[in-house]
Amino acid sequence: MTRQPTPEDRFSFGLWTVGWTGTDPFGGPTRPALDPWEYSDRLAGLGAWGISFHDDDVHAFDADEATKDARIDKLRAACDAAGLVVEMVTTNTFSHPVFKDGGLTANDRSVRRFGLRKILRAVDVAARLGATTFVMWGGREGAEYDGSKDLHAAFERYKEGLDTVAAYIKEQGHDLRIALEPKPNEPRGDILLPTVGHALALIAELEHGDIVGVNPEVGHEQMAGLNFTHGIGQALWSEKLFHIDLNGQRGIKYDQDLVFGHGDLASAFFTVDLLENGFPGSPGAPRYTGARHFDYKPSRTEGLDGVWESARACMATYLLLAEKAAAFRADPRVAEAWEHAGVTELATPTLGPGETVAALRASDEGFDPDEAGRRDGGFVRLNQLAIEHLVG
Ligand SMILES: [Mn+2]
Repeated sequence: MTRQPTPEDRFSFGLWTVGWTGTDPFGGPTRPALDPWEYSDRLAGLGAWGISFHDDDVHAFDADEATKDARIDKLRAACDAAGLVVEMVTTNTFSHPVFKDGGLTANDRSVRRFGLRKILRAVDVAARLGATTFVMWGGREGAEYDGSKDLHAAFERYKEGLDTVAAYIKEQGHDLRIALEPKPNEPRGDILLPTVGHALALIAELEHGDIVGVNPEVGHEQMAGLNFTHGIGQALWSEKLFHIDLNGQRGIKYDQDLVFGHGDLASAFFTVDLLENGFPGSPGAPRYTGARHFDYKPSRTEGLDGVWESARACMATYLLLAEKAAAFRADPRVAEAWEHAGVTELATPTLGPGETVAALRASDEGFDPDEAGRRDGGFVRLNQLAIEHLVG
């Protein structure tokens, strides 16, 4: 057993996670739907620091403006009373049939205009509640059939939509940054911005990309067979890791949204190690300072007891992995193994200070490629040390 989580751990949960009633494409709900403030109260009791929500998690899609505001205010009052922050807000532009072909990239222009209005309203809510991150998951931005979408126009409209929202945030003076959430597929056959790398490339083309980063989700990268830790590593290197969705996934299949660590545990270890301890050989490199945010689904087999147990499990697993990662970093055998493996050497620039290409080309340094090719990496021993800390 590990210690109880506290608000200092900055654990946060989407209301839609514990609030998922178990409805899937093959069956109806297996659990009752509670009011949003009931979920937030229970999360606070478990030691969470914050919550996040989609606009439609708190009120009906077609509620009138007064009802929307009243329910959001009631949730906010419950969070204040429980000592919870609302750290992130997002918009649902995927559930209602109007968004079946996307919100920002729907072929139908009137749908795109409606989608933007819905997103801008949620930006106002985020600012009013003091959230600092505004996540945008374009789950319906995509296609099943390549011939159904003019891809050039789709990226133009994606850029237009994001720049419109980012410019509005700046104009209003909100302390809010946008975080794009990549996913390869599901619900669309193929979704635009399928990976962290695709999202970073789009952000680089934006006019207001300075306040746009990414919100990578463990399972979304792993659904594509990709390395999640590498994804967040590149996002950190680009200073674009604005938020994170922690959960579990086992291999290339549908989006499982398991409890954090219940998928690829070794990958989860290195994710926590990077989040908590930074890059091993680059002490001055960017560090993640945002929420430890869980986006998972309590399995459909569970009742409400299992819902709270699964939320507790996400935090407990994270804390256990953080303890293991701290012990791994403090182990002198690891420092030795890093040295042997050259992990710390990679931070040394390949060229010397002010060295010209001509000087590089003229240098020989008595380098023996055959000898270098025989060097023992020691990477396996290093990984075994991690595994021994993890399961020992
Ligand atoms: Mn997911």
